Amino acid sequence: MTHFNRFASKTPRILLAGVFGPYGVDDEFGRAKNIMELFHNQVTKGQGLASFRLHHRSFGLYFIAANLNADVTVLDFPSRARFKKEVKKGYDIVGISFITPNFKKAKEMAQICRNVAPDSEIVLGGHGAAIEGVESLIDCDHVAKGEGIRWFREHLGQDKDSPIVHPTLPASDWQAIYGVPIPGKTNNLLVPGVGCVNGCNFCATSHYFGKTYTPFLRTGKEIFDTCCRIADERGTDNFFVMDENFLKDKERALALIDEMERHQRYFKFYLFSSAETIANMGIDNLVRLGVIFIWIGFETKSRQGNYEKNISNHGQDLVRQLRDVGVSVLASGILCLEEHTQENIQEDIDFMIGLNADLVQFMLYTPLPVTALYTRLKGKGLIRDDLPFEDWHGQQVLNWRHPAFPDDSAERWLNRAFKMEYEANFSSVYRMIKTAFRGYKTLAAASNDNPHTNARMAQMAKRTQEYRPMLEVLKTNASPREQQQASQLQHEITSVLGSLSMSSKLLALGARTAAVFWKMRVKLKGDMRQPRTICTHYRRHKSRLSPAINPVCAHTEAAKDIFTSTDAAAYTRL
Ligand code: B12
Ligand code: SF4
Repeated sequence: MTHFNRFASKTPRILLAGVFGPYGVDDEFGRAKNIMELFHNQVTKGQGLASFRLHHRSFGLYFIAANLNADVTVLDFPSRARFKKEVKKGYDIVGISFITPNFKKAKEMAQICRNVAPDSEIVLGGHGAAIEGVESLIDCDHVAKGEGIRWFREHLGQDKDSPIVHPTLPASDWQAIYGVPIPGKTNNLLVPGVGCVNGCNFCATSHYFGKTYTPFLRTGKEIFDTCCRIADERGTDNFFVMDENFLKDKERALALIDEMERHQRYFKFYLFSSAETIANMGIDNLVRLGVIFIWIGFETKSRQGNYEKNISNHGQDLVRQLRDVGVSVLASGILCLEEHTQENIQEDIDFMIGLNADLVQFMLYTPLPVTALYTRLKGKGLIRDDLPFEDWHGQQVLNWRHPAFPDDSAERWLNRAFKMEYEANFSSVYRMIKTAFRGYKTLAAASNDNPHTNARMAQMAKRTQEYRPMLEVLKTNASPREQQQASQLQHEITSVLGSLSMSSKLLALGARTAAVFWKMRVKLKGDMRQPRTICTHYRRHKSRLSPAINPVCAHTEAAKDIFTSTDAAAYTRL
């Protein structure tokens, strides 16, 4: 790798950009089935108007920006024209972050850069950098594979090992259900580290970081101090933790609990963790940690023995125990595994439905570059090299030849799975309110003089009360069966926590009105909402001793709304 000592004597000017929009539309560069949303794309997509709608930024870019001694501009969700305009300013380096299905967009951006700013150096990074031979497929100067902060520091001739500072960021910029904004501030983002040591054969994140874990925050105390700073700056104690397997480092998690309890500052966390780490941590510790949501990869019933993380765990019991103490569970499952056939795949769909989780993700078995699965299937000649990367997103077609799932049969099973899960278990918002209330009742029944347990119990009561107005929306908009369930739950909550307060009644009325408008909007113009362009500037510290943690300025630019319907609209029960 070239060391950019030329930057030792001047402040490097760097542009870091995510791929351009519009997203989730069928065009030369992308697919309608691949929208720029997490839940609406692959989790609640079958739930129509009740689907969770959130926009997440390209977080990796902000981490790099906040940790370099450089003037860095982060341009997130640009249009092609906006990117071109920015590149024309003549940056020393233009970094492009992309994932495999956005290969074509990254290629186009590199081309734009070469055309309008030939002196700028082009660096490619993010998971798309794992594509075999990407260096020659896209006209660029460098491909940074793996963790990007260290790579960039080294590239600029800066100390790659200096501590990593965590920028203050919202975990999402727009969040709504039924068009009703989710109450309160959006969650804070927390990225304690990247990668996972488990190395499940299909897992892109684990393999991309060499089946190792790179911590950004090494100790429980570092996490606690970071949380305090971010929570104070943003005014909320809720954290969405973007770490593939946070509980894997049990010692760090226990130390975080100690810090919270010692300071009586009780943060709440949304986590991703595998079943074996949850079992190792223990349910009580999850309550003490303040976990209110956990994403677990159950993957499949038939192959549980093959994923070590799931060997000794009974999925249904684990989900029940977690929901009993107020932890909402997102269970993730894989369809069209190698051993799946048209005859046995339903068994796995039933398994996922039977877990009775709050949310369920279904994904097609998708071998992505650098994973063990990709290497093996490539060796067998099964990878579909004829399929453009735009289609490698796991929500429509298989990117490998599965003898049992030709043509569009994989998509039909996927759609069926989402639909069945929704019909059997109702909307996720209903389930999550139920879980919060269930957790409150469990902790109240076990109530003792422990101030920490009582603090968690109070949080669950508060959460139930905050989300309760949504039951009024369900009572008028959901299917007749769900309306009945929502009424019953409202009744139960009233008997324990009292009637809706006047302010909650007003909120419920506002929510119902917002839902009416959203319903009309979806009917007339479709349910797509494009993320706004966000431009953020990080300036080099005057002292030159430490990098900037937070930007000097960030602004949102209006994106042109593209009115189309996502796949989900097809399921909508208007
Ligand atoms: C947030 C997220 C999203 C957001 C994207 C927001 C955005 N603005 O792009 C949403 C929810 C919209 C999303 C959607 C999708 N995503 Co996504 N997503 C993630 C997730 C959960 C977190 C990413 C993150 O912020 N990590 C934390 C940061 C710090 O790490 P990082 O992004 O890896 O960045 C580091 C390095 O990669 C590197 N780096 C990153 N960019 C750059 C750029 C340069 C120039 C350099 C030098 C380095 C560099 O440095 C960073 C710091 O170390 C990851 C899984 C994961 N845990 O990482 C999947 C993941 C990135 N997504 C993935 C996929 C496939 C998708 C979807 C296709 C959906 C799907 N079917 O799964 C869609 C595509 C949507 C679209 N139209 O583009 C895959 C990518 C696999 C691959 N090989 O390409 C991942 C890895 C999940 C997985 N395990 O399969 N996603
Ligand atoms: S446990 Fe989860 S994050 Fe870790 S390798 Fe397996 S699928 Fe990936």
